[in-house]
Amino acid sequence: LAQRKPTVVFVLGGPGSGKGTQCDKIVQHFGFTHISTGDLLRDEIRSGSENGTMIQRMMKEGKMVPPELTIKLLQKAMQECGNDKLLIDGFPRNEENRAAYEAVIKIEPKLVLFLDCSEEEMERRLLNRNQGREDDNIETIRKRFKVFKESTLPVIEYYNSKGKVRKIDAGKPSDEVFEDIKFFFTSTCG
Ligand code: UP5
Ligand code: MG
Repeated sequence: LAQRKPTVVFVLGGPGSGKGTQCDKIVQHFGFTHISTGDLLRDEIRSGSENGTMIQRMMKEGKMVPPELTIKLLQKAMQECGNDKLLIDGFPRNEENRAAYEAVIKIEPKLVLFLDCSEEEMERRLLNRNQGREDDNIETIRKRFKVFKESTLPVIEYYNSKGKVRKIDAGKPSDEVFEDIKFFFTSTCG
């Protein structure tokens, strides 16, 4: 995988900041492949694998799934995808996951997009989403916000100190958010 030297972009931001929504647009415009670790974990639950029940329990509580598992699913998805432009959505969201990524996958991200949005707005979006996600209830949403602040913001800070973070105001309508993203992509990954 590392020999292919793919361009890797991490997309981070709180729950409901619009990571999935903006990744879809980046895929259409810039030919990236979208890999969401949350989606990979939900697929794992649906497949009825032996880890499925544990993953389901963790997600329902807004807790982080053990990094070994997430890294394995991510590595497989990155290997199987034939594309050399990869958008990784919702990962790494804590230091443990970042360390596992650096040890196992070892491909430095070119860019880290940080979708910055107020909790008030993210809460409104998640409660309106209505797609039957077991973690879209107010109790779990609050836990997800807490994990984001305590565990993910330090990861974003780490990449910021390496000059990789592009912070986007994600509280705007999604087409306007994408205009800002386009600006960074055209100059870096266009
Ligand atoms: N919407 C989007 N953009 C909008 C805009 N600009 N204006 C108005 N509305 C907007 O968007 C959410 C909703 O908002 C949608 O209805 C959308 O139409 C609307 P979406 O694009 O889905 O936001 P996103 O940031 O992707 O929100 P998501 O809920 O997916 O974020 P999470 O980070 O919480 O979810 P994820 O699936 O990544 O992770 C879920 C759980 O999996 C975690 O809590 C954790 O338990 C586990 N997990 C791990 O353990 N490890 C991992 O590496 C990843 C996940
Ligand atoms: Mg998502």
